Amino acid sequence: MNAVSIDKQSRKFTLFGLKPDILDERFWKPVCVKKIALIWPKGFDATYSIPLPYGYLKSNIDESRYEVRIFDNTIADRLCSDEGFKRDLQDFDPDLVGVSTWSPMSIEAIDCLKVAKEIKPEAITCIGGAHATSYHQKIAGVNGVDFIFRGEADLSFSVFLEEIAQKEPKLDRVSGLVYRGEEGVVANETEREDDLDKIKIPDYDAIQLDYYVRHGYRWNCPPKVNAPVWITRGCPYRCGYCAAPELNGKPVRTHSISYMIEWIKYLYFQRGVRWINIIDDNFTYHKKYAKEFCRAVIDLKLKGLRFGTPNGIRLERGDKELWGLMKKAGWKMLLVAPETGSEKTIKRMDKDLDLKIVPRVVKEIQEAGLKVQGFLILGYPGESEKDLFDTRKLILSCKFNFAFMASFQPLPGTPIYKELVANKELVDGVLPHNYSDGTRAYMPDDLKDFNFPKFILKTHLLMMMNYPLNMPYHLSLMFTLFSPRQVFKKIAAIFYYSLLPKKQTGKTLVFKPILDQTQNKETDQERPMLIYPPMHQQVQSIRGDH
Ligand code: B12
Ligand code: SF4
Repeated sequence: MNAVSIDKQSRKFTLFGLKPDILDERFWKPVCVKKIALIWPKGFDATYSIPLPYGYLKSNIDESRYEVRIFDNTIADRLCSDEGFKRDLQDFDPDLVGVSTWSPMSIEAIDCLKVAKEIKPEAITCIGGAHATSYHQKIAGVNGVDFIFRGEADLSFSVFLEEIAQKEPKLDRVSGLVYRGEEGVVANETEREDDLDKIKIPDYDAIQLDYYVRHGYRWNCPPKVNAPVWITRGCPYRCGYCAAPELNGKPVRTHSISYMIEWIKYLYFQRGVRWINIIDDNFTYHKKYAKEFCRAVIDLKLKGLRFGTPNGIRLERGDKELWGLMKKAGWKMLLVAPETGSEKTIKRMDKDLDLKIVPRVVKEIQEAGLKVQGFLILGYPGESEKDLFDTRKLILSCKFNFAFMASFQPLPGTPIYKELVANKELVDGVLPHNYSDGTRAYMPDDLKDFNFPKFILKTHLLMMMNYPLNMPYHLSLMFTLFSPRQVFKKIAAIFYYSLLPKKQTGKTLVFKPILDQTQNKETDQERPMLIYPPMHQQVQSIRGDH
């Protein structure tokens, strides 16, 4: 018997995951959750990503009331169709099943919830994370998913658990919750906590940080014991390709310095951490705060502690004093993100960055004794070869110590994604297939025959010739970033695809949601369509649908 339904008279909400026939006959029954299963779907890259959201969810609920178990299918390397996984989930017998997802693994994430419903139909299911947040309209209505969480849920998850235990739940109390109300889909406002110190630090044991580190988890740091921390949340900018402001809001909120110092001491003394990656979108946004943080860290005098800001910082959010303090506090390198050298593209990106300042600020940071790496996007909508050569020109004129040149990925829910869909340049539902294998789901018309791998390879070679003293750093960084096996594979791939660009094939996932459940006739319609031709041809075949 399904425990969750609605009262016909006071039809306030119902569950997306229920089929309509069941829906009409049942009455809401409070769900007293005791056991919570959090599934980390297969598809994340374990050398980059860790189930940090679950660390936060677990430490911020009343652990004496709930038993939380994390099913890490990325580590276990198993899909939700795996019999072992099903058995484990069945043995645990959860009352609530949650899943977190980015776009490439979102179909598998939803499948995890379907499997959970098959095993235990009365279990409540919910989904959160970057993809669920920016694409909630399309997920609402998919079989298997009862609730969607948009944005931060550290504190709202507890409120949700309390509410669903009530006879008359007040779901409007749950910030960011998406559910089906009387008149359709309700998406609650995302009210974010201003006082970040109310949020407890993530439970690093629950997410098996030590295991991850032993198996290669690190980002742009030597293989030291490392840990991610999240100090500031939010970003006031509006870059068209980015989903961050929707996830964490526009105002930049900060933890108090004293909170951060306790957190750092815990990681250093109790967990032996020697490299801290600050995963913020915009750590130096409040320059004064960033300086205070560095000064407090310097005062701690923790020998051998290093810091990284792997998502990069905005070039205009810093000055000589800050670069000097960061160097002293333990930074070795700063990542900056101009993303393009083309004036046309920077405008198209709504990046709100004056490209003219880039070489000067890079020099300033290098003069403070820090290496500088750059993030660049290649193949942004509207780009032609000229724009890519402008990007190369910028890379060379700045003398970056390293440059990451990534293919443009249209991320569902972002402004540029919506624009491409509206212009019929992209089919709504196209997902990035994989963030690590160089495949892409979109290509501007003018670049369909452009040899990207060759461009990247040549730019790296030119960088080394242009700045010979930096060559050892440039080459050795590959081994900092990746294991020797990965380095070999990447170099082989880039040479191979430079010579045979048409071989660079990949799959594109197309998510076909069904919004109205009455139309859901137990079909496979919402399952992914896999398309196999080379990426630059895919755009053609997809367009053919329109
Ligand atoms: C840190 C980070 C990274 C780190 C990863 C480190 C790690 N986490 O271990 C690094 C630097 C490696 C990285 C790399 C990349 N990243 Co990144 N990254 C981020 C960033 C800034 C924060 C993510 C994070 O961990 N936050 C902290 C956790 C705790 O927050 P959270 O996951 O959002 O979880 C909270 C809520 O969402 C919610 N929640 C989440 N799950 C669930 C589940 C349930 C059941 C519930 C109830 C609630 C809930 O509650 C949590 C607590 O509040 C986000 C932007 C952002 N502001 O979110 C981009 C972001 C996730 N990255 C993104 C991308 C695209 C990338 C790259 C492809 C960039 C590139 N071109 O190379 C690579 C991919 C690497 C790879 N091959 O996998 C995109 C993903 C978009 C998408 N829809 O998939 C984002 C959103 C940024 C963007 N451009 O829009 N990234
Ligand atoms: S790319 Fe960076 S600056 Fe731009 S909106 Fe995203 S987080 Fe903010």
